[in-house]
Amino acid sequence: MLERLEELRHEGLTAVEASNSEDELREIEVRLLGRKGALTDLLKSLGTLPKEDRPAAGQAANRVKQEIAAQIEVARGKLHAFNLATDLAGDGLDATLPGPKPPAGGLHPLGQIARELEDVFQSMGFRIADGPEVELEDNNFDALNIPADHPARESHDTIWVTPEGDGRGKGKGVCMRTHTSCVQIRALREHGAPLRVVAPGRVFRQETPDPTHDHTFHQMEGLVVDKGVGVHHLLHAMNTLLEGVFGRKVETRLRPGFFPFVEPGFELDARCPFCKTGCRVCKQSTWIELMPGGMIHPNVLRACDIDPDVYSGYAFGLGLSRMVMLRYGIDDIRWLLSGDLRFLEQFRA
Ligand code: FA5
Repeated sequence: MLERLEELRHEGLTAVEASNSEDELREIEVRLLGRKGALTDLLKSLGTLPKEDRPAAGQAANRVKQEIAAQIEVARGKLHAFNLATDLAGDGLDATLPGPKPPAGGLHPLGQIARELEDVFQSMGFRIADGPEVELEDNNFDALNIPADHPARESHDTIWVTPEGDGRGKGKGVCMRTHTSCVQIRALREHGAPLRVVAPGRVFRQETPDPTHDHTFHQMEGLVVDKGVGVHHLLHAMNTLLEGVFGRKVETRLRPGFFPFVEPGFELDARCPFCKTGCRVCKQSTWIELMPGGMIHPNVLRACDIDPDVYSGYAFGLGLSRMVMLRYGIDDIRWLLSGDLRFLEQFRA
């Protein structure tokens, strides 16, 4: 029995040593160690030995079985390492090649224009201001001299966060800001006069979207408060802004406009770039409303503890989304926040 065991051990270890493939190793495994293998058969025949010889023979057979199994595993490991090294060195795979590039993001066209304008205004001494998108009624309406019964406060214009009857109309409501003009109040209350700020940001209105209106869109507020500020300063700022974005003179017109927080108030319109005689974008008027502005109403200054007999100021509220439309010839504002990559990829800087 022990002789046969030694024969099988020798046969097994020699075969493993000489093997070159996984298939050969598998074959040795089955032939010697498998359910019907030679070593298994030998173990089964232990019962034919005299009782006192059985334990020693059983232990010896198990040792041989384990030794061959361990050598097969070692040979498998070597084979695997060899195959991998061959693959890496072969023609099929160059491990030094860079992996696939993760797709790179880019700035949204709204972000691009906002940054350009921030640069233009920062170079003129303006600071960049910011405010929350969920805003207090006081900042969005009251402090801006907007009367308690003004239709803009109605829920068909404003998206309210506080429920009806919960302080709304008494200056204690909370809403999604409807314009960036509320940043005027925050900035003036925080920094006082004199002050120059621009504040780009996202605003929200109850609006049925159409080619030039969205319920969520972007504006950029501008504000200057100082001694002796006049309408001519406002007009200069508006023209600088337009030239900064378009790099050329754009045909514009100025007309009177009413906003409770400015007096006098203006509307600056830009000539529609999509038509000569009227189209659906300009609603057949050949003009697109772009940027209202005016001289800050004394009540707004007072609400921010600034003496209107000492200081005056101007403010404007650029429709940033419409500016992007005009600059790139986009004939529907709804593309801007569509998240459609086919659209966005055209604006990679
Ligand atoms: C205002 O929001 C004022 N806060 C602007 C202002 C600031 C006036 C400072 C005076 C002084 P208005 O609602 O007109 O005004 O909006 C300003 C600009 O935002 C418009 O000229 C237009 O370009 C853009 N705009 C208005 N509504 C929408 C909309 N639904 N979708 C896209 N752009 C819009």
